[in-house]
Amino acid sequence: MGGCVDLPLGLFELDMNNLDEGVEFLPAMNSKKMEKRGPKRQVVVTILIIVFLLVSLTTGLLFWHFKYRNTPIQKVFNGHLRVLNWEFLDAYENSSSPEFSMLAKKVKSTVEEIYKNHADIGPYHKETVITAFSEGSVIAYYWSEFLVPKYREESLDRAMADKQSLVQRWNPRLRNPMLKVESVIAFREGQAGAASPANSCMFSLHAKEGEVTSFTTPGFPNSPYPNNALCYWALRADASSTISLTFKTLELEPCRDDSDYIKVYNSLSPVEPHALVRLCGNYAPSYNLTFLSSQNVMLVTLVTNKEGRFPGFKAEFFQLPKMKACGGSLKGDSGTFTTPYYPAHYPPDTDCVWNIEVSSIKNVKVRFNMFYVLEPGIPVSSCTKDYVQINGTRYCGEHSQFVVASTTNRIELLFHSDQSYTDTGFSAEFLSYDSSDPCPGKFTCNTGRCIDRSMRCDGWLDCVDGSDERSCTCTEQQFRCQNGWCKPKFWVCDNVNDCGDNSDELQCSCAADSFKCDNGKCVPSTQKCDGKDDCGDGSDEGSCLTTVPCKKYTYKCRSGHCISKQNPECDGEQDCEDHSDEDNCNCGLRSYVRKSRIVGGQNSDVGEWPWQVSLHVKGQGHICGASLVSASWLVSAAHCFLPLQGIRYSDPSLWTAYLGLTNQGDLSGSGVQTHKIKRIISHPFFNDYTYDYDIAVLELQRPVTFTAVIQPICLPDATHNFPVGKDLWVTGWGATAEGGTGASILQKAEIRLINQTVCNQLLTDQLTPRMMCVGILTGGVDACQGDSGGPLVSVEASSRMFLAGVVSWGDGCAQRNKPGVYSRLTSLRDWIQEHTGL
Ligand SMILES: *[C@@H]1O[C@H](CO)[C@@H](O)[C@H](O)[C@H]1NC(C)=O
Ligand SMILES: *[C@@H]1O[C@H](CO)[C@@H](O)[C@H](O)[C@H]1NC(C)=O
Ligand SMILES: *[C@@H]1O[C@H](CO)[C@@H](O)[C@H](O)[C@H]1NC(C)=O
Ligand SMILES: *[C@@H]1O[C@H](CO)[C@@H](O)[C@H](O)[C@H]1NC(C)=O
Ligand SMILES: [Ca+2]
Ligand SMILES: [Ca+2]
Repeated sequence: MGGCVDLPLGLFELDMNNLDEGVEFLPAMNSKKMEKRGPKRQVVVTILIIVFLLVSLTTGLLFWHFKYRNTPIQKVFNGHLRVLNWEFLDAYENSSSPEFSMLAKKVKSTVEEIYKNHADIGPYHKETVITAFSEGSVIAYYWSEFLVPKYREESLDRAMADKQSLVQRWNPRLRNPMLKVESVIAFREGQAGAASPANSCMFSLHAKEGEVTSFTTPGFPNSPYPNNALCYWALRADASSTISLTFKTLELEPCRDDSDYIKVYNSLSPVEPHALVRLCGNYAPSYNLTFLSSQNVMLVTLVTNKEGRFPGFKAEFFQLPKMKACGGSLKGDSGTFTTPYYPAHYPPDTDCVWNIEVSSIKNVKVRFNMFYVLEPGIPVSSCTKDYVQINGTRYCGEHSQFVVASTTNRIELLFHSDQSYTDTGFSAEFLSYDSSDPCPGKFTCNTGRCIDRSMRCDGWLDCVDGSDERSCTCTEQQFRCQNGWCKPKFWVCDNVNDCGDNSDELQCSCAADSFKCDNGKCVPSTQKCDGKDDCGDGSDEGSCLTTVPCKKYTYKCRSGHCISKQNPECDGEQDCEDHSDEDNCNCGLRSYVRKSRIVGGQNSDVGEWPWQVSLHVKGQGHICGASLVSASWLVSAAHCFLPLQGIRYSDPSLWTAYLGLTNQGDLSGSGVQTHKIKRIISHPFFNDYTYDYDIAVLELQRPVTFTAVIQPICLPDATHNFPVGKDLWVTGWGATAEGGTGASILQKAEIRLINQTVCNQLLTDQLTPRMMCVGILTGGVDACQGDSGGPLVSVEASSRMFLAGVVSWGDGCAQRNKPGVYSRLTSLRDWIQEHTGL
C-alpha cells in the first residue's frame, strides 16, 4: 500500500507546494534594514538594541493583534472517515476496550497527519477525539477542536469542507502509514458545543437479534434528567440491518430556541446533514415517534441547558433486515400503498417508484389520504429535499386529502427522501375511473377530487380551487355577494370578509368619524373614553387609561381598583397593581404541545381537550357533556337535568363524570378518572320552554387529580369580550339529551361567533342576552359535534383557552347550514361565582 497509482478514487497525491505556505502574522517583521557602521562591539550593541526594540515592537503588535484584532475563536467539527484496509471487530463497539484504544490511536494520528499537512488547518488544530467505530470496512467517527483567529476562520471552514482536498493532502508514502482512508467528511458543530458540559454521558448499545432494547434518560422515571448535560446513545445493529427507534414516552422542556432537546442522527456522528429529527416539549401518545435509519447505526443526543428539568424519555429500538426495494407495480381497479414503514417516519436516503396500471378502458387517479413530507425550513414551492413526484410535478409539505388524476390508465409515482429529516410520509389509494363520469353520484372539483353533492353551492369552499362554489344560484338562507358568490346569511356583519370583496360587511360598518361598539352600535369617536357608557355595553370605555372608576364593564382587580384593559385575565401581563388579574391562571392549557397528525378530520386527539367531561347516567351511558373549571366543579347545561320520562335527572346519585376520556368505547382506559357527583345546581331562572339561563354547576364528591389529560378550562371575567366573527371550538361525542347516536371518539369542530342581530333574525326572535349564536366553520355536512352541556372554547393570548359558552340548543349542536345556540358564559358568570366561589 502507499503507492498512489493503485489508490481508489478519492485518494490523491500530496501537493508539496502547500507545505511552505506559512501563516503570516506580521508583514512588518522584515521591513527594517540594518546599517553597517563603526567597530564590531558597537555593532553588536546596536544589533542587540535593535533586536530588543524589534522584539518589543513585535510583542506589542502581536499582543494588539491577538487582543484586539484576532482573539482566537474555538471551533468544533464533527466528522467521519472510512478506513479501507481494516477489519471490524466487535470490540470496537466498546470504547473502553484495548482494541478500541489501539485503532483510535492510529486513526487519531492519521487525522492529525492530514491536518498537519494543510496550511489552513494544521496551525489551529487543538485536539481530535475518536468517539466511535462502525462497520464498513471501518467507519471512524470523531470530533476536532480548533482555535483559530477570526481572519483565518473562513479559510479553515473552506478547507474542512473540501473533502477531496483533505485526503489529497495526506501523503501516505511519507510516514509509512498503516491506514488507508477515504471519504473524510467534517461538518461544523451546531449550537451544541463539545466544549465540556458539566454532565456528559455516553452509552453504546447493540440490538440483539429478535429482541427489543430499551434505554432512558439518566434517572428516568424517578428523577428528572440533569441540567447542563450532553448525552449520547450510540445505537448499532448487525452489519446488514437497519434500526427502528421509538420514543415510548417523551417529556422535555417546552420548545424554545435554547430549550433542551433531543436530536436523532442517521450516523454515529452528530452532524446536521445526517440529522433525522429534533424533539422538544412533549407529544401526545398518538403522535408517531418511530424513526428508521438507512444504515446499521443511529445516534441519539440529549442537550440540556442550565435550568428546567423534566422527566426525559424512554425509548426502544430493534434491528430490521435492510429494506430490499420499495415501490413496485400495482395493478387492478383499486388498491392502497404507503411510504415505507408508514405511519412511522420513513427512512432517509430512500427512493421508491410505484407503477400503477388499471384496465386499459379506464383512467387512473391517486388519492392521498394523509400526506406529511415536510422538511424544516424548506418552502413547499421548491420541494428540493424530500418529495413525491408524479408526471413531472413535485409534492411536499403537509396536505389534507388531495387527488392527482391521470388522463391515461397508467401513473408513475416516485418518492424520494434525502439524507436528513424525515416525516411520517403518505397513505394513498389508487382508483380507476371513467373519464366521462369521474365521480359517480358526486360532484367533481376541477382538481379531480370528488365531494358530496350537497357541498356544491353551500357557501363553503370544499374544493381547494373553489370550483364547487362557482356559478351558483343563492338560496333563501344565503346572502348574495357583489361578486356573485353565495354565503350563509349568518356570516353577514360578523367583521369577517367572507365574500372576498367585503360586500357581506359593507352595510354594517360605522361612518369614518365614529367608533364601532362591540355590540355593533356606532357612536361618535369623541364619545370614546369620555367616562360615559355610550355604547350600552361599555366597549367605548373598554381600553382607555389604566385606572378608571369602576363601571359594569370594567375589569375589577381584587384590590377593588378597576382597569380599562379588555380581557386582562391570564394574558401574561400584570395589569392590576396587586397582580390579581394573573392569579389562578393554572387553566386553559393543553399538556401536549404537539398533537398527533394521524388522527384526522374531526376526531380529537388524546389530551387535546383536557377539560372535556362526559356525564353518564347508569344504564344509559353518555348523556351530556360538561367542562372542568376547577378540581371540584363542573359547568354544564341546566336542561340536562330536567325530569324526563319519569326519571329525576336532577338527582346527583344518577350521574357519573368521566374525565380524561377520548373514546367512549374505552371507559376504563389509562388516564380516565371517574367521579361521583355531590350536588347539581341549576340556574333558578332556567326556562325549559325558551332555554333561557341554560346553565348548571356540578360539585364532585372528591376533587380530581390534574394530569396530562385532565386540566381545567379558564372561566372568563364577566367583562370578557368574545368578538363577533371570532373562531371558537366546540367538542363533544355528538349525543344530545334528546337522544341520538353519538360518536365514539370525541369530536371537534371549529365554529364562528355570529352577529347577534343577524342570528336573531334568522331564528325569528328567539335569542336572549344569555345566548350566543355560532356557525360551523369546518367539518362535514352533517357534523354534529357538540353535546348539550359541553364546552365552547376560545383560544386567547398565548394559546390559553377560555370557556365562552355551553352547548344549549339549535338541534343541540352546530350544523353546517344552521346556527347553534349556546349559553353565554359572561352573562352567567356572576351566578357561577356565587355558587362555586370561583
Ligand atoms: C469494555 O471493555 C472493558 C475493558 O476490556 C471491559 O472491562 C468491559 O466489560 C467492556 N464492556 C462491555 C460492555 O463489553
Ligand atoms: C408508529 O409507527 C409504527 C410503525 O408503523 C407503528 O408500529 C406504531 O404503532 C406507530 N405508533 C403510533 C403511536 O401510531
Ligand atoms: C403529464 O403532464 C402533461 C402536461 O404537463 C399532460 O399533457 C399529460 O397528459 C400528463 N400525463 C398524464 C399521464 O396525465
Ligand atoms: C350586526 O349586524 C347589524 C346589521 O344587521 C349591524 O348593524 C351590527 O353592527 C352588527 N354587529 C356587529 C357587532 O358587527
Ligand atoms: Ca429529508
Ligand atoms: Ca362575514
